[in-house]
Amino acid sequence: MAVQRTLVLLKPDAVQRGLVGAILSRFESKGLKLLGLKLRQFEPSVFEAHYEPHKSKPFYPGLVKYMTSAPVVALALEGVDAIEVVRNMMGATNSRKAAPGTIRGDLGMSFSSNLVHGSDSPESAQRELALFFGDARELVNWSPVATPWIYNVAEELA
Ligand code: IDP
Ligand code: MG
Repeated sequence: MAVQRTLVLLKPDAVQRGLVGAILSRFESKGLKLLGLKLRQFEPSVFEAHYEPHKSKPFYPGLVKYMTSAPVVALALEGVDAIEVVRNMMGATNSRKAAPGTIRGDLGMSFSSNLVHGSDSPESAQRELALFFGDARELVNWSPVATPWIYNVAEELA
């Protein structure tokens, strides 16, 4: 159990389909703390770096093209075990196979245009947060009044 930060991207299909509010609402309602939020149509170099671990895969060029085809919304979220919590909320990569109740399972039909990205490890989160929120001042440290109602503070945040 550890307080973690993670990078979430609401991909171009989420923005184009008007699902930004619906998806953001899930993370907010879950109890994840919003530290950063930006809407931008990023240049290819950002996604070339972001998806560098997939560089050798055949889908890499198409992936970079898709991610730059419209704006994305970048979120920095924080919470206990936030990386795994977000990954579980996203569902399987192929939206057609993603479980009902997950973002991809409830809102999507595509393998590649699958609405949302979430960091898959603490190392990825650190690398990806630096890419999309390079200036530390873009992440806001604040104290949600609901924290003691979201967590058992003595057990989970000590
Ligand atoms: P993830 O987003 O569930 O972590 P990854 O395997 O890290 O999935 O792949 C990154 C992204 O690349 C996926 O979300 C999807 O948009 C795209 N992608 C992954 N595999 C394929 C593929 O086989 N064909 C086309 N696009 C793919
Ligand atoms: Mg991934």
